[in-house]
Amino acid sequence: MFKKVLIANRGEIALRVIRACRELGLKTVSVHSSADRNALHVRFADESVCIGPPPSRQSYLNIPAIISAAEITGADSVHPGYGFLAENAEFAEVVERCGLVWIGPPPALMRLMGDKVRARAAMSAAGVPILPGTGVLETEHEAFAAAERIGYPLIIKATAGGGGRGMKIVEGPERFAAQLQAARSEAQAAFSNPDVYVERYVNRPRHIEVQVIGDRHGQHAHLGERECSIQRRHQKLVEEAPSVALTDAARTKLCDLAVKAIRDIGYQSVGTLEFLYEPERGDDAFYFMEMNTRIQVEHTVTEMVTGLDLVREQLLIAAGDKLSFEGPLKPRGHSIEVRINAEDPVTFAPWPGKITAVHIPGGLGVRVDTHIYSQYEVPPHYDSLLAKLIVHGTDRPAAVCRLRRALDEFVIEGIRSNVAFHRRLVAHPDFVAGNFDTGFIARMTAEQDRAA
Ligand code: MV4
Repeated sequence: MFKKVLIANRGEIALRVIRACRELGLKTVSVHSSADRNALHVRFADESVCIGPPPSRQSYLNIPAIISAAEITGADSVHPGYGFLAENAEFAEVVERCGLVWIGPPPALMRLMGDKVRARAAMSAAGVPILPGTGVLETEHEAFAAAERIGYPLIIKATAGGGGRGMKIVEGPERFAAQLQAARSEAQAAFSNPDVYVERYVNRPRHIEVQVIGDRHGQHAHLGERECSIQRRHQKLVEEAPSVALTDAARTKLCDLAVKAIRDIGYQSVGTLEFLYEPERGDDAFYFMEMNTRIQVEHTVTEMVTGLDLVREQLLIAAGDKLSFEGPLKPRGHSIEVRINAEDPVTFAPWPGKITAVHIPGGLGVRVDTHIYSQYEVPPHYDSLLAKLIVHGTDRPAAVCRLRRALDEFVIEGIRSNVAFHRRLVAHPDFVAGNFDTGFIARMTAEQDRAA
């Protein structure tokens, strides 16, 4: 077993990983930019190394600086958290080449899933449904031939994209050629790779994802699904487990497919298969979208309903242990997470600055994963996530009541946050009824704009 873990991240996820390490008796090394000198991940870790100035490029994305920090401190393993370098196959390879343990999946599988066209092909070969679509488009002629076969609307996606970046919806043939050109140059600018492909476009789908896990001994399992349809501009705001949209039969089918898929590719570590769900086409109209090869922000709701510590599992798998459980886990009750961001509750503009006072909610069935404290200064250089409020209840109505209660207790003063936005959201009749899709926030904010 490795003994000293370097955590290549910041914020709440760095704390989350440090906590799991401490419970396993592992030493921890954190890294920080000069903007994060007073951050909790610096104080919680056994030691910390400053790896550069505030901009991420020069600190949390600075591979040589992070590897040097591991060498200086004698760390023998690296946990990347989420975001930053978590899905960077090159970083994972460098870590392994330096003789450190990479706490994540094999780099080759990270590379496979980072290429959305190859990922689609691999999943399709494993029997997972995908939307009708193409490989990398070589010519305009090929694109129009595909449109003929698939029909409009279509969506253009970047092969190197993901998470919603660089997509274009094509309503008809009139603008298709121009949109292809624009998508190619945007993909080149954003990902240094101009390759694009198209798929049939699904209007207002639900986003449902399956948490999967595999060890280094060929054992694979799923840990149920998460409902993540409540998003704004591809940023998830609310996640829950289980999804109200699935019948038991559909859930079993989807989760079993996910396990078969990761067994086929030989996946190791925790991961997530993201699906688009189109309920109008029936119970089993789900299509593979992307696979995330990291621990995700919303892993917590899965932990609340399964009782499993996913970061502990990740660490133990990397150390060569077998999965800590056998057979499918039976989820218990219902869990909902809301992301508390430092942003204007109306315009959603980021709102860094000094927090003058905080009150964190508590009580039965309430969990808050956060790095904030009273007098903490939220730096302007990183994402605006301040805290994750996670509740658990015996069923969804109980979880919703508990969430409302906990949101009422949450106090963050000195900066703007979206706590008030979440209070409105969880009071919305369609949220309470579980009646929503990926267009929910857009419709809700339009409703409010009309009322104002
Ligand atoms: C789609 C789609 C509709 N049809 N693909 C957004 C994130 C990225 N992973 C893929 N995304 C989408 N892909 C097809 N063929 C709609 C979206 C999409 C979306 C997906 C999940 C959650 C929120 C979303 C918001 C807008 C668009």
